[in-house]
Amino acid sequence: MRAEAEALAWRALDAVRPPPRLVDWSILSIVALQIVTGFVSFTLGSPSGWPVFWLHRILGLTLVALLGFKLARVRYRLTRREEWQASTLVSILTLTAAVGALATGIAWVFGLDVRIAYWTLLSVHVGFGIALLPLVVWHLTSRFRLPQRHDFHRRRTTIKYAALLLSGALAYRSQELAKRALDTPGADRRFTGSQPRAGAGNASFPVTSWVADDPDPVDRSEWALTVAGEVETPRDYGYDELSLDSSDEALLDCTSGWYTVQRWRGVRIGDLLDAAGVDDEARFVRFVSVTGYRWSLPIEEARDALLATHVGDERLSHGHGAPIRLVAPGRRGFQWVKWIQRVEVRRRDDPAQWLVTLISGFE
Ligand SMILES: Nc1nc2c(c(=O)[nH]1)N[C@H]1C(S)=C(S)[C@@H](COP(=O)(O)O)O[C@H]1N2
Ligand SMILES: [Mo]
Repeated sequence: MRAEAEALAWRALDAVRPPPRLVDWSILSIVALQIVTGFVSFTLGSPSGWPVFWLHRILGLTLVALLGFKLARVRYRLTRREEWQASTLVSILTLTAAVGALATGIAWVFGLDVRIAYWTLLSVHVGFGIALLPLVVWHLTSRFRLPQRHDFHRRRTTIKYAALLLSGALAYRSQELAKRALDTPGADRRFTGSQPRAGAGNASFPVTSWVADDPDPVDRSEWALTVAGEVETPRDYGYDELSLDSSDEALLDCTSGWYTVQRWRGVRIGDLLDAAGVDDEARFVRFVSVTGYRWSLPIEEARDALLATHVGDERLSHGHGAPIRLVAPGRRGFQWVKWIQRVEVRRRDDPAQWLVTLISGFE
């Protein structure tokens, strides 16, 4: 009886799984795609970016099935001691990172909001994902097999892939429905996956650094805001010289997985630019922190944005970027530069900012 059931299970598996080499190559391609879509998703702050998040989730669930196929095939290499080789360790590490990334990703989508040490589940998910890249490459160097001609050219294979992707999409859909039915906290996540932090003012949302920025508190009486670059009259403003009468409600969405809606008050950047007189060739505005951390916005977008000194009617706390920070609606949190001391009007964009935000906190 047991043998029959097992034979049946294997036959069912064969009916749905693609040829082994294709499974391996698919896993590799999906991991690569996940790393790309994962990174791109970090840059998306407006709802039109939703397809990237969907693709990431559906591919992730498809990967669960592909890993299952793969494990069914190679499990004896892990369970039988006499099969162990040096490369087995790499395989186990790769598997751990993959399972870790998938488990944390799925738990996050379900709305589980626990912290592991200091990190949100989403940050742990990103960590596993980043670890997976070198591991997969390393794993590949010991197990590299090119796909063969006979792996392709089969209608059945195409159908199997279509079925796989479809079941990934269906699994994602059912997960969303289950979540809504169970009313888990994740039910009101944004399209980015971020969970709400309610309330107003400094204490209602976390203080976050992108990587390592952690400056000493900035003394308002010694601080000045410099407006310079492609302008007619560069100028320094003391804190008391700024007219802090513009305000906006705006949503801050951090890539570590939370968002908050606050009323921010401060200086309209367009007013600063008008006072300085912008040259015709100016295209971007760069915001530079006391730590060197910086980000640029296209000039038209920057004009509408705020440099905020207040949040929810309180003066910004040091952690939230006092004396002044950028409020950039529709941009992810890491672009909302804190502790700003320079506003530079420029002709060009600033690709180096990507690197600078990663290393600015290190000496
Ligand atoms: N100078 C500087 N600005 C920064 C950061 C940073 O590390 N350094 N972190 C960014 C990130 S990742 C986010 S989500 C927001 C967080 O703002 P908060 O700490 O007020 O919540 O600030 C952004 N501005
Ligand atoms: Mo963030």
